[in-house]
Amino acid sequence: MRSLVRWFLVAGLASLAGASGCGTESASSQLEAISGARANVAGTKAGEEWEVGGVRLCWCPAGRFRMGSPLDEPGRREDEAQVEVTLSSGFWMGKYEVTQGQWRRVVGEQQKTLRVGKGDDFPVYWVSYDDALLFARKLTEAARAARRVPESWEFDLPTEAQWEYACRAGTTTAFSFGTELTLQQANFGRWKPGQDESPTPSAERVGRYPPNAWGLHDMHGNEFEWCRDWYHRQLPGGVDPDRSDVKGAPNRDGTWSRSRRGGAWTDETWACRSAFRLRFEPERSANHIGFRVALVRAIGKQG
Ligand SMILES: [Ca+2]
Repeated sequence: MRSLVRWFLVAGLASLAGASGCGTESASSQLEAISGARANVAGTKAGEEWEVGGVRLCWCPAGRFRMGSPLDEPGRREDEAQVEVTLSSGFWMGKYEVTQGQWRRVVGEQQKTLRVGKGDDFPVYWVSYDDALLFARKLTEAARAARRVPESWEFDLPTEAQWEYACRAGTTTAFSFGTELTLQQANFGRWKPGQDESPTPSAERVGRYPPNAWGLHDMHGNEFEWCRDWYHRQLPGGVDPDRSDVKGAPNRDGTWSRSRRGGAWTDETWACRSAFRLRFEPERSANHIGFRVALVRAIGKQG
């Protein structure tokens, strides 16, 4: 942990020297980068960018949206029945899926040996829900120790509502890019039953495809992304819906699943829609499931 804190401080100094690629940051924000926490952690406009602990973030402002898909959306499934959602607080969403390089720096070497889709700029996968939470917890500890964020904010997985809100970025279409998704906009459709292994399909480097309106890359495709919620067939509506502590109906074998979002390199377009939902048991991992973190207000904590 001490080495990670040191990394935070070094990264802050690099930012001041203009070496971190944050060319649009103001001088005051660069000073904040080495002096500790921002004066105000909350962002001011959608898509505003900030970097904490080597994780680039985009601001998602408080707002209201319709979660789920309309009845006439191609590929729609029954568990996408629409609900009205209000998010009373803005939050920072990871601009990219968490990468293998970030994982190594924050958590350590991956246990699974990767044959393809391998490299520091590739998304991490073969990680369970608990693995993803461990990454978020360690990032929070280091950010607080380096005084980059106060006790009142923490890294976590996004709720399904936060994830879909960020994915849509104000859109109501099946994809944040419109009614269709093309191979120039996302990494999907790479695997088909019985296909040969050349070229070998896999995840792509994060950020290779264009961002949505709020600056977020790969919300459609590349890796599926763990969400914080337990999976429920009915979408949660209302104000700040969070089902991270409330289990839904059990699976047929008696297990329970968390939710994952966004589709993956393995999927067809319909599974990459903004409203598409899939379940997965939290202790399992796969080659097409990764995650991104959100920096959110810590509930019930002082700071
Ligand atoms: Ca993704």
